[in-house]
Amino acid sequence: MDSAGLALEAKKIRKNILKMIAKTKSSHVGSCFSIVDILTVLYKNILSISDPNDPNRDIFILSKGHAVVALYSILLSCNIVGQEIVETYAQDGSKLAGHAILGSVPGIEATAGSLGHGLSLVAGLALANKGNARSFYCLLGDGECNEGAVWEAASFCGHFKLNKVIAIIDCNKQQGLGYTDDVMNMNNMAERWNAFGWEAIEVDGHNYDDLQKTLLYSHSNRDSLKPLAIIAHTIKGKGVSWMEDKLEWHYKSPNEAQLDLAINEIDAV
Ligand SMILES: Cc1ncc(C[n+]2csc(CCOP(=O)(O)OP(=O)(O)O)c2C)c(N)n1
Repeated sequence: MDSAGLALEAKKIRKNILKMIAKTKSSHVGSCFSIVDILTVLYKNILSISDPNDPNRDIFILSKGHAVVALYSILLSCNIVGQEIVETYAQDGSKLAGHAILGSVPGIEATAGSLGHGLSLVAGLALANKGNARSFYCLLGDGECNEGAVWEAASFCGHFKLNKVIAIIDCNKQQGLGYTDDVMNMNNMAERWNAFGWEAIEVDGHNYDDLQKTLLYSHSNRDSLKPLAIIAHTIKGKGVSWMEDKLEWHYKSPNEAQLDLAINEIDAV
């Protein structure tokens, strides 16, 4: 899919996220919006996941599981999950909870929500599949990287030369209640991953050409034995001007008027 197609898909996905979150008065619009462009390129152009039961499929784990509405929306856009299931999000008896649950629907590869665990899961899967062509992706938040377990997993991947592991770090500079710089800074992110034996690349997480080039590289037969860290510079709330870089949209849910305003803005771009 070319950049124009990706942009169109991303718009649909952002609108779907808004509707799901507004309807259920749930949270994490900002956390979802910062990863929409990454997920769109990854799922539309990179991952081999068309059959979620294929034992040789690529694996994607959303470690920042509070942004699962973005994952549900891309799975809908790829026809892996149906509209009728998405409609039930966050309602009694639904398969789709506010955080990711393994086995709830096809395409959810791990339970996540307690931050800091996705990379360990990916590391174990990659070790068990060493020598296979499969790729193992894990998307983490920059605030999530405050968790010590992330760095034990990073060390493990570096030590065991798990070069099919790709960590994408969504560096939107914010967490739930503050800026990462203030809570516990993660400065020099690329140097940190390099120090743990990884190859680190920085990318604009909203630029389709940049993302396409970097993610294609991540999926190629790299010469390097090192795992790959993609440091994606993003904006929390990206796509709706008055949500961008505003802490409140971590938890706030749009009311009806705000939903209309946000959708109109997305449609107008
Ligand atoms: C172990 C753990 N501690 C605290 C939380 C509460 N929590 C939910 S989202 C969040 C902020 C995470 O920030 P970041 O990883 O940067 O993700 P963002 O929403 O900014 O994209 C926190 C602290 C949690 N889910 N898990």
